[in-house]
Amino acid sequence: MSSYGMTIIEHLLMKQQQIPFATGAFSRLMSELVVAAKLISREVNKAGLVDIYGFTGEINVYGEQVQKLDEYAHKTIIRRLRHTGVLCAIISEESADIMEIPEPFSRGPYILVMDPLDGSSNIDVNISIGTIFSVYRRKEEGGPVTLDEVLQKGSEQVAAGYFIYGSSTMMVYTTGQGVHGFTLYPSIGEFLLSHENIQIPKRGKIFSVNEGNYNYWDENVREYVDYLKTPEAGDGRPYTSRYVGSLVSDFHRNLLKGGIFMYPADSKDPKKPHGKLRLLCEASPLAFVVEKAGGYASNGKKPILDIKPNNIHERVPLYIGSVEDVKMAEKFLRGER
Ligand code: P6P
Repeated sequence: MSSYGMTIIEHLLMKQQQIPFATGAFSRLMSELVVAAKLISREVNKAGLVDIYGFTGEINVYGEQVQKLDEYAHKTIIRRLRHTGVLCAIISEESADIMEIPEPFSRGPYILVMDPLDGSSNIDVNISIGTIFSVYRRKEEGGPVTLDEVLQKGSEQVAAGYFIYGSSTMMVYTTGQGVHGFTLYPSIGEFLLSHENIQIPKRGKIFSVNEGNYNYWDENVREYVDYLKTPEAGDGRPYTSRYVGSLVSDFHRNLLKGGIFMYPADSKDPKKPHGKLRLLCEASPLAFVVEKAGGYASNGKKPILDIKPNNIHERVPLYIGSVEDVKMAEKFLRGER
């Protein structure tokens, strides 16, 4: 029986009933995250009408200007989730360090990792942007949250997903049993199941990469991208290039249609030898989603989900999407043809 049209809360409770000894803590976490996303969606969709465009004047941990909506998203998620009693810490792309849940709030077993508003450089040109999230379970029973509890491999995630604020607002998430998409119906303020058990095609016809960095790539990366533009790559037709410059948008399109998104290491910025994208807040959550949808994510050499972070804001090269496409990229990067 199709569950089409089921609310996200119904879906969470249905999944919860399938887990023995489930306490409801995870469902509580996710339901508050959904409320935060509805608030962010409302601000994103009216950004053009009020003074919420533009910059706060602050610089984040990466030396990037903080957009007002970045800050709004970051604070909204923290405000909604810190009182739930199910979190012990939050890691945000907008914060340099671990944010432990402070007194007087009660704490729980989960650690939330998030990119509150990815692609924010696209806000003022009306391109879709997104929130990326990931949930881990802490290893200790109590006490201060240690760095080791946060720096877990992506394979240890309890759940991961994203919200995309585009022509419609969607939520895509997995707890390991399938990947499911929900579309927000603003008239009723509910996310309803619209894409049940998403499976990414084993091979696509789309490649997504910023070719402005071509001259700064390793030779093998250039050879792979050049190959994709030949008829041989697509059984008589070259691949199509699609690149929005908003990770959640590029990822979501390829998840549904198939293909590969790449952010290779490049020599453009000596401070970012491993590319621009962050392991904890971006690569690992999307790798968890894509692999539960039958796809694959790699740093060009090994699965993203097998990489134990060395620090909270570690960057990695990212090759993610259809399994055959990512495996082909790995082959080229090994110098094989
Ligand atoms: P570039 C947005 O700033 C972001 O973090 C991702 O959303 C996006 O995929 C990437 O950077 C785009 O980077 O260097 O191609 O502009």
